[in-house]
Amino acid sequence: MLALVAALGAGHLVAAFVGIGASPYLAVGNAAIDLTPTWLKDFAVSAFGTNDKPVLLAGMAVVMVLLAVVAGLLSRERPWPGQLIIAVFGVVGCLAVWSRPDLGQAALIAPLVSLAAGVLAFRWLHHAALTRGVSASRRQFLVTAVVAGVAGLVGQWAGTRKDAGSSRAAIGPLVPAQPAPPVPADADFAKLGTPPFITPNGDFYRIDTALVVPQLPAQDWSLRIHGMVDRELTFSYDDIRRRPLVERVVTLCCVSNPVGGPYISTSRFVGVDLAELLTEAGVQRGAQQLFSTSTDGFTAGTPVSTIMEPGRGAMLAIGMNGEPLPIEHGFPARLVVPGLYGYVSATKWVTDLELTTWDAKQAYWLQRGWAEQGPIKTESRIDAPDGGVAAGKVRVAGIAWAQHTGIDKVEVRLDSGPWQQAVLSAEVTTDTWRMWWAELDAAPGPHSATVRATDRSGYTQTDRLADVVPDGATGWHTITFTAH
Ligand SMILES: Nc1nc2c(c(=O)[nH]1)N[C@H]1C(S)=C(S)[C@@H](COP(=O)(O)O)O[C@H]1N2
Ligand SMILES: [Mo]
Repeated sequence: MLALVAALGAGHLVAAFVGIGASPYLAVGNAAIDLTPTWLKDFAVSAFGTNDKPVLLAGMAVVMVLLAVVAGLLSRERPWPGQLIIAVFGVVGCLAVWSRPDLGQAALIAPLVSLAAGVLAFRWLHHAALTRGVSASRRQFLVTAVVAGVAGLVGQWAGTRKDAGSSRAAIGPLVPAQPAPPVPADADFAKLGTPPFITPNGDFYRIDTALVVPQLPAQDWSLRIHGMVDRELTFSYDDIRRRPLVERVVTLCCVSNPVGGPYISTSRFVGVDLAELLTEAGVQRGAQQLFSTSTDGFTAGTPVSTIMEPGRGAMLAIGMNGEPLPIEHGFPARLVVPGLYGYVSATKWVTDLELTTWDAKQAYWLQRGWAEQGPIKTESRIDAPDGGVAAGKVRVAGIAWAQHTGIDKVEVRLDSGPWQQAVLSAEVTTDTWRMWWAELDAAPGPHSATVRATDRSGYTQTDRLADVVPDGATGWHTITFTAH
């Protein structure tokens, strides 16, 4: 176990200098995320929500400790079983680092040092324990534990010290030349239990594959537009920032959001019009997808026809709610395309835009069994009541969304009673959620309430339950409560 700790500590320390993602522990975690089959990812999200990453790291630690203990027990007489297992760990670490799209060859030094440290520590400790007995070699054990622990901590400190926080703090206010109209006071029913219309940045849902949030200072960022274009363009942060900025209020939502789920939020995004940038580059005939890549190797494929639609409002965003993008939401820049799920459109930490065909390239989630096209499905959710209520007139409230189409009607029913029309909040844009409330007459006892929305195309939400894979959940949200 101590040899394992020594290996991980040494690797983490070296990774601080070649990119913390080269730390064998983190690289194996990242590789596990990339290799996770869709059903398992789905299970992890439904079981652990956005805590899936700490759960993964803890799970890895438990598995490694168990293997290390077994290796130790097998090595009571001879050192080779332990050395073999450490070597296997080392090879797995090297493969994981090697497979990372965002790490160069030099990053392999971290898992190699890790491997060497693990083998050496194991031999040293094993020799001491065999020749002098376990209790007499206590000093060696202690030295290894302390040195490995300090190496790991120093690596953690040095490797995460270079962060984008100071660059972000130096950006200053992002003032849109075209501000979005103010949100009217009756755009939400927060007093009745709905979320506030604009989600505070700290509460905005977060979904991504990044085990360590990418730290990309604005001065080191650039965006390249290439592929099927007339002229290749590269923009610096200042190039983007100096353009007339637009502000658009958009409700973003994740394809992994189950019926009634939390992965939906609304923000005032500030940035530049994406269709304008692409027009400057000159989109060539035959370009079907905008293949966007982030600094950590995530990719998304967005239909060019959607981005170029007049009035779609697709953006390269650099700000949220008057601030530069929070680092975990994509600082310095990300894409936002109203009406499309994030996995096909909302690339955070975006650095590369390639115009290409669907056949030429497959984006991250497409390779893992999710749909090529990801328009957001019309859905609704009940937020209140949450638990027990007084019998009589019971207020129910929630949200409904049909981005880029608009919500026209929300209906609620008590148990299997008749549908009752809900009161809708003011519509801010068709790209944002709409809040609703209604009053149901509930006698004392247990009840259920169900909601369904109708969008402006005339479509009423189907009650057919569909899983989130491959292109988003469907079904009516039902809650249960007791009236006293
Ligand atoms: N670089 C990167 N961008 C990404 C992702 C990712 O894993 N990596 N996930 C996408 C998904 S699935 C969604 S739903 C949105 C979520 O954006 P948010 O975290 O700002 O809410 O980001 C998208 N952009
Ligand atoms: Mo997502």
